[in-house]
Amino acid sequence: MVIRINPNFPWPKNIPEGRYTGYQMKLNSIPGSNVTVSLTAKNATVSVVPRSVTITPEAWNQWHDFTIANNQDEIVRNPNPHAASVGVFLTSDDVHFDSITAPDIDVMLEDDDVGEAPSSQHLHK
Ligand SMILES: [Ca+2]
Repeated sequence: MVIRINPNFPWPKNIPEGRYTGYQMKLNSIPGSNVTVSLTAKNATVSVVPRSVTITPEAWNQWHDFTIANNQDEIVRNPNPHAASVGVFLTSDDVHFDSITAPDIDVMLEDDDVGEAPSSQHLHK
C-alpha cells in the first residue's frame, strides 16, 4: 500500500480548518481479487471521503483518490496545529491482502478559531 498527497493538490501539509487535502493510494503488487480499503477517521476533527475504496486487480497500479478534511467548528484547538490520524484497513478474498492494518495516515490540522475572548466582550455579542 502506497499513500501520498496528491501532487496536483495546492494545500500545504497542514490542513487549514474547513479545507481538505487530496490523497492518493495504490497497491504494491497485483491482488488476486478486489481489495477494499477502509479509511477511518480516528479523531472527530477529521473526515475522510470516501470511507471505502475498492481497488480491482486491473487497477492495482493506478492512483485512487480520496480526501481528508479538517472539519469546520467553533472550537479552539490546542496546540495549533494539532495532530490527527486516519486508520487504513484492507480486506479481500485474496488472503495476501485480507485483514491487513496499514500504517495510519498522520495529518496536521490548523485551527482558525481564536482563544476565548474576555467575558465582557463576549457578553456584548
Ligand atoms: Ca476550530
